[in-house]
Amino acid sequence: MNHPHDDDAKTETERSGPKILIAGAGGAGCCVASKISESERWNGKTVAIDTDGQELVSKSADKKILLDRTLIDDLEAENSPGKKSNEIRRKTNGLISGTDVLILTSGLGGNTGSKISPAVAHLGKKAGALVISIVTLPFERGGNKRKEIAEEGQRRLSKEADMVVLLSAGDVMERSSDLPIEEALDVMDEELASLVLTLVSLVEDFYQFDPGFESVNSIFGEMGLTRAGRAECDIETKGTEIAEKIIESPLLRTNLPHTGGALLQITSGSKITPEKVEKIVERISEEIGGNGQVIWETRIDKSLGDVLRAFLLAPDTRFGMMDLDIEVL
Ligand SMILES: Nc1nc2c(ncn2[C@@H]2O[C@H](COP(=O)(O)OP(=O)(O)OP(=O)(O)O)[C@@H](O)[C@H]2O)c(=O)[nH]1
Ligand SMILES: [Mg+2]
Repeated sequence: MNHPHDDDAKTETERSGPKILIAGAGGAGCCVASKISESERWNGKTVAIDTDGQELVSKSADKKILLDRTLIDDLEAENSPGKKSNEIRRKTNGLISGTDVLILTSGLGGNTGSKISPAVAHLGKKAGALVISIVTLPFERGGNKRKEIAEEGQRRLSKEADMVVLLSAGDVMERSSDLPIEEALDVMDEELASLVLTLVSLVEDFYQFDPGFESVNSIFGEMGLTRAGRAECDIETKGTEIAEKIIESPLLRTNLPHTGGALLQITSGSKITPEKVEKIVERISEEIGGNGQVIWETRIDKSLGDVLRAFLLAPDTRFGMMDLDIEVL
């Protein structure tokens, strides 16, 4: 099933989409939520949740929620985040209710983001929202403790959220690895904010295609643990070459044949030919193999000029996080 879809003729007001809430939990999550809140690409609501008041003060968000650190120990002691998440619900003051899609971001490995995110995802599900979490795995030489916390966080998150987009922090930083750490982290926050907003645009586009929300729920609700890939090239690049770039994206961290299908978004400054789209989809489908399906859409963003950007989401049916070569020493 393909969903070819150009939205260049639509104005912002015509694009009345689902009610999306973007929440960041923990230091990294709040940095990303803050970048999104300041971005011209986003005019919806953001929430920043942390246990560190000083960190929170410097962030931009429509709502900032400061939680007591003891809550984290309580959440950890509980097998299900159900009971203690009531306290978070009280503090979010009904913000989550009425949300169609909750997008939750955090850096796994720290205490706050890894332990609060599953509880927030739980609240989102209880409120009837589609819950998509986009998280990074730790990159620093912080010992096995961070890895353990990240693994447990990912395990709990996978139970609560409909879809968990798993990225390696090191891979997100690939473009800024030569910069001083503060600058590199800032670039990483920008990159993550951009990935989250790309994900949002994908959800919105599928919603436009089917405002009844059923296909959005059925597509995104069944993704589970998901890898993301991306490619950027000149619009004149051949379709097969674009596909190769996507397949080789360091963000993917897995071979496409092991995925159960893919969602593909192609954004370009001007219209690309159906033949080119066909070539890209054909090559990716070939890589996925017989059972996989590539659901795709195209969009125009005139600010891109001669640039073409591709974004791929692929459910990871084979690998768990344990199989990833995470750089934690
Ligand atoms: N995007 C981004 N990720 C970061 C940053 N600093 C660290 N990280 C990553 O995010 C993970 C979690 O770090 P934090 O978000 O600071 O931790 P936290 O959730 O606030 O947890 P505690 O501070 O331990 O309570 C780290 O292990 C890193 O992999 C940052 O400035 N931006
Ligand atoms: Mg922190």
